[in-house]
Amino acid sequence: MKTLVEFIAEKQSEFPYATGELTRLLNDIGIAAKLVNREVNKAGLVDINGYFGQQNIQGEEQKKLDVFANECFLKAMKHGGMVCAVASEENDEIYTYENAVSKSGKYVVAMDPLDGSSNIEVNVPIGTIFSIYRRKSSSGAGNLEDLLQCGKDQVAAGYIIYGSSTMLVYTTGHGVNGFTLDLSVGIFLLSHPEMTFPEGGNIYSINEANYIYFQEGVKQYIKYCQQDDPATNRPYTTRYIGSLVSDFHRNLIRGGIYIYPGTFKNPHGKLRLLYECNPVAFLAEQAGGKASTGFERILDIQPSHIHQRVPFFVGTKHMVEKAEEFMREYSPENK
Ligand code: AMP
Ligand code: P6P
Repeated sequence: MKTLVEFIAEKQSEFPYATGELTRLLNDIGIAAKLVNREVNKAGLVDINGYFGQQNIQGEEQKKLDVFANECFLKAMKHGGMVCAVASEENDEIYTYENAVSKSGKYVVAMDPLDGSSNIEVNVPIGTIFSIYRRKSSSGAGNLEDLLQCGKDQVAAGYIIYGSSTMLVYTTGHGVNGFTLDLSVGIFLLSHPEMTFPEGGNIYSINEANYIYFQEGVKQYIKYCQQDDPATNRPYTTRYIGSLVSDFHRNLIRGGIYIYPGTFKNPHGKLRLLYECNPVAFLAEQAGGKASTGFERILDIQPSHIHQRVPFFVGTKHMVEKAEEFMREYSPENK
């Protein structure tokens, strides 16, 4: 089986003018993933589960593993000097490197270092999500404009899922490939080449505890999923892990839709555009799927701030399109 390092090098050779900086960055992310994986796997054994006592901008308790993962990826990306700025869920403001070599780095990264971390102590799979752009500024420390780019301009995006096995799944705009970590030798191996959503799809993932706060279009789509119609493979099955990377990964392999919609309480939903929705949307489209707010393509949205939230519908194309039909039909503007 091809290793991640071999695969990345092979892809670079398709770009004769490439300097190797993206290759180095992707490999450094792979190294950080292995270090985080080691700590995640022993989370139950050492006092790494405990709350760190600080809160991130989301007002969520930062668990030690969140902080460790954030520091791990920040250090790994400093190491190679290809990154001049980072937007992280764990940092209120953008993070810029002080070392000279990073100031000339040509990439910026948006990341959620440990998404779903509330699941750590209950042993539910969690994940890292990353998104890579070319900087827009010419030199010096990266700035906000470098990070507030439309998702359609991503150079690469991916996630690591720390589950029953640890996988790194990523795209650079030429398909989606998945690599499984062989713990016996500490190497990511190409286990899932050219990942695409399967034709069908009958899984819907949404936190129905919020049902009374959902817009009518979401409620009607949920009812559609629950109707008995064997011709369209309904009723669907509901699966909701509470960890975006895990729900998306399962839906990518089995077919399905993940929805975190806006509600009357939180019209923009919960998920962050820069480091959750954009990277997952890039992967979804590269795998033949679709990602929208229920109305607008995620990758077309011009971000306004680094922790901006947007409603998120992502997964099998025909399932997202059906949900969008209900959103349009029952939209207040349609009355
Ligand atoms: P670089 O000069 O190494 O930063 O690469 C320049 C551009 O070539 C990147 O922004 C990508 O669009 C493409 N490229 C370089 N290396 C790779 C790779 N390993 N995989 C996919 N695309 C690559
Ligand atoms: P809720 C984790 O906090 C996360 O950002 C996603 O990974 C997950 O899908 C969602 O929030 C879960 O949110 O409100 O359903 O618990």
